[in-house]
Amino acid sequence: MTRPTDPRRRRFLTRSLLATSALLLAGCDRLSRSDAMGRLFDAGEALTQQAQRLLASRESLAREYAPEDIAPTFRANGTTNPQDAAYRRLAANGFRDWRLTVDGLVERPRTFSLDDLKAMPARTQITRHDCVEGWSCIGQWRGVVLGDLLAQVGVRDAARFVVFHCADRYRGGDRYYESLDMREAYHPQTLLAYDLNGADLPVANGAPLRLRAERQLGYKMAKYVMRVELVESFAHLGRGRGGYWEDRGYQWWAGI
Ligand SMILES: Nc1nc2c(c(=O)[nH]1)N[C@H]1C(S)=C(S)[C@@H](COP(=O)(O)O)O[C@H]1N2
Ligand SMILES: [Mo]
Repeated sequence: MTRPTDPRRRRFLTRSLLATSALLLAGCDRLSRSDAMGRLFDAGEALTQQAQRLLASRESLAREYAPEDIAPTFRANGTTNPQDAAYRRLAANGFRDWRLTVDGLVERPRTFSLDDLKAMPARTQITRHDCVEGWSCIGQWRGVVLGDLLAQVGVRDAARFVVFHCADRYRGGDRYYESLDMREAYHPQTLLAYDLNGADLPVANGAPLRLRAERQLGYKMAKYVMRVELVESFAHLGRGRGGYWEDRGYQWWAGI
């Protein structure tokens, strides 16, 4: 007799759950083509999202800290003041004209203003940022859960990675970009953050929007995010390794 606590049984259950949510996804896809089934589609989508959350939350969470652990100033690294003309115009106007584009392998590509993002449910978390250069810093981030944003645009089955296109060219060279796989993208602590330590995200730390993927090293956490693109492969981007630093020899998988 296999007891429910047996790891093999747990693995089997996880696989069954995954298969069920895949079936739900496939089913919803078909239902969405009929208007009469619209409401059922919405319910199915919410259910699928919940199933994904359930699965994701079984995975490890990055440690969260107490308010007294927050560093007085959050250190800035890499680009700290993008020189690109378009970005400077947006910054000069307090990012009122800034829009985030979400496109690629999605059902409903669209743009979001900062107010659109702030109107969505927010998550706040106090976490430690670890840079490969050998420093760490604890800060409080607030933003929209990336999984919620993805649910709004509807991710197509073919999507395997989420790419973050940034406004800056590192030291005036190539444009900064990063990517996550879908599992990391749907992790409950993966945010697009617009607030650091209770105030608007400063320009030095990626205003108006930056990625927080708390189980990853600092270079994955794209600042100055302008566009989120769902892709099947990142071979056509940059030098094909999935990120600015990956193109220069860093590991694509930067899990801590
Ligand atoms: N767009 C962009 N994102 C970026 C970088 C950058 O130069 N440009 N540097 C990365 C690195 S190496 C680190 S450690 C963190 C630094 O974030 P911080 O400035 O908030 O400390 O941002 C990451 N994201
Ligand atoms: Mo870094």
